[in-house]
Amino acid sequence: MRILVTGGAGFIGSHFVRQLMVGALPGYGVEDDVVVLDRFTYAGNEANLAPVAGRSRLRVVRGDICDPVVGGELMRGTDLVVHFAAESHVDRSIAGSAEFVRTNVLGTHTLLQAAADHGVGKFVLVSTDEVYGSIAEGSWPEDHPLRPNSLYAGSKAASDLVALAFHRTHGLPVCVTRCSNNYGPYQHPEKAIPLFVTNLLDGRPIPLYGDGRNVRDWLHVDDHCRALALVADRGRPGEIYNIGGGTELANRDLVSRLLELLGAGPEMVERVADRKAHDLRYSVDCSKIGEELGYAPRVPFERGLADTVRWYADHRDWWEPLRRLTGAAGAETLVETS
Ligand code: NAD
Ligand code: TDX
Repeated sequence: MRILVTGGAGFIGSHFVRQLMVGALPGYGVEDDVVVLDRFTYAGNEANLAPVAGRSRLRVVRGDICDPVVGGELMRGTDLVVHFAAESHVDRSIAGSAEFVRTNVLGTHTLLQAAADHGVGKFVLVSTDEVYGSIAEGSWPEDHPLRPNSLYAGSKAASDLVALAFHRTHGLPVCVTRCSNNYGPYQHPEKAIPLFVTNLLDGRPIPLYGDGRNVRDWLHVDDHCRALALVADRGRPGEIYNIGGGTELANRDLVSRLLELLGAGPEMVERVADRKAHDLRYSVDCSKIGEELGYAPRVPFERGLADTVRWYADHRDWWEPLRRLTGAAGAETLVETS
């Protein structure tokens, strides 16, 4: 089997590839050939693939998903596409959204067209719970209306709809997944958990947006990648699957746990201006993937978070260059590098 992984040099995509290469994903074996297509934006990093670099079954192609020639060439002979490539950071989409529409909407459309033209066997689009908007109580089922608030979420919602229309119109076997907030090793230090942890490791305060009451459901990247493999292997074409982690936490409670893990006091939290259109709470109903594919999260949050903190403490060589390049000490210092 040949698997094309777009965005395979980013946080979640590289975890998926590393897991694939060691045969750790259900339904896939060490004999499968893996092709990574990645543009290596500020978020793509060769170091994320270093543990599996040089393997004969892995080919890494530096290219843009918006380029129909690249996508077309790579689709030939491909059985499965797992599409991670995206602009993924909400704060960047507030600062400027053109790249989000280009990559997330046009790029996804370009890939879908190439996949349909070449008769690809399965196309998994990795989307997000943010497409549903914000929910004060209860949880979203997959057929809940989409009410995205950020430009990032709007661009992801558009790509979901285009993908599902490719299934209906051209019969492309598409599955759309909508996961909650991922965490784990190799996550870029612009995102909340790695930003907070690396700031504390550097003796700098945590920039907490607004009153810190916003709630996120934390999903370990290992659980997410296992769920994606189940969807790729056995998900029904044309269907949407929510994927959650089962640990909802207000940001201020998350921050308290990080302060405790790193032995820091409350003076290391700095309240900063709130994010524009900051969603109050995300919560996905995961019963469908549980009942159909047997998915349930396995990594307990306490252990996952402690391991993640330890990984960042042990891997300064990985994150220090990223912070120097992007100034990832808070949203107000964002600098485009690609
Ligand atoms: P990331 O920002 O770490 O990685 C994105 C990757 O895509 C990078 O390697 C980047 O170089 C590549 N890329 C960007 N534009 C490209 C283009 N035009 N052509 C080719 N490659 C390009 O993102 P992530 O956190 O790993 O997220 C992966 C996917 O999961 C995204 O689609 C994101 O929307 C979705 N998602 C992420 C989370 C999360 O918590 N991180 C939650 C829900 C959904
Ligand atoms: O400096 C910060 N201070 C702060 O309080 C940052 C960067 C974040 N936050 C808050 C905002 C959110 O409520 O922490 C929470 C998490 O923020 P992010 O890590 O930026 O994640 P979020 O906006 O929830 O979006 C994430 O989950 C859904 C991913 O970045 C998306 O790619 C994914 O689709």
